[in-house]
Amino acid sequence: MSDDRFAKLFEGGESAVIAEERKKLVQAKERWAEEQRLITGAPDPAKTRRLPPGQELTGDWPVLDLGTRPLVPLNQWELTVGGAVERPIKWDWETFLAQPQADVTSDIHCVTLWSRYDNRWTGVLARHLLAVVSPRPTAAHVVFHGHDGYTTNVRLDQFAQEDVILAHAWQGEPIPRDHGGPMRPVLPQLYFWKSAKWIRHIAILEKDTPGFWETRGYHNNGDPWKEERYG
Ligand SMILES: Nc1nc2c(c(=O)[nH]1)N[C@H]1C(S)=C(S)[C@@H](COP(=O)(O)O)O[C@H]1N2
Ligand SMILES: [Mo]
Repeated sequence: MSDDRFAKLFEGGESAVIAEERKKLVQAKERWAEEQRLITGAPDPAKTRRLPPGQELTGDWPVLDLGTRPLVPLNQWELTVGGAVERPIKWDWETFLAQPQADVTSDIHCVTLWSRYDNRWTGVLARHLLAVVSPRPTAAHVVFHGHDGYTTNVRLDQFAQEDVILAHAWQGEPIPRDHGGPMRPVLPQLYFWKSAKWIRHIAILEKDTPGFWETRGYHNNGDPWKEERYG
């Protein structure tokens, strides 16, 4: 997506100053990706260590996004899932909470080199959602759409991992707005940019459709164990 088209998604919502700041941030990250600055370790696809190559452990939880943090009131919250599925859905908050609830404890690995262990997420498993919507046999890809215009893509088999959860709580408390509350999918086996915040729509697709960072130099797959940061 061109910068102009991306800027349009925010029209009316913010000042030119913030838009300009975001543009600079995006350009800096694009340059960073080009330079492959953060490639630091050897791949460890066998996961012999808990900490993926090049990562550093942190106890905090940094906030990273495009600078717009949408406020989504629960009574206006809505999740749609559509595309190559037999039964598209539109869930309001009550319907979402009425689905079977699960807890998943997993590690966060961010492409900007930090990892955070033992995050307990509560919500609806991706596997349950997929059972509800029933992807068609031709479905192979997924794109998450955030309220801030952010998108990110994964393969359907990556979304269908047993540790993938549509989370509304972290460590037993509602996910803070800065971190994507009221709901974000968490895909712990991929770098954290794949775990989109404030999502409103999940598109199940036949064709791969690279998202915001994936079209700006980030790796299409994003496996921390293979150090798929950029490329
Ligand atoms: N909607 C949305 N989701 C997003 C982003 C974003 O800009 N918008 N940034 C991604 C990136 S690059 C990262 S590293 C993580 C950061 O999540 P955190 O702020 O909770 O640490 O969110 C990802 N999800
Ligand atoms: Mo990121």
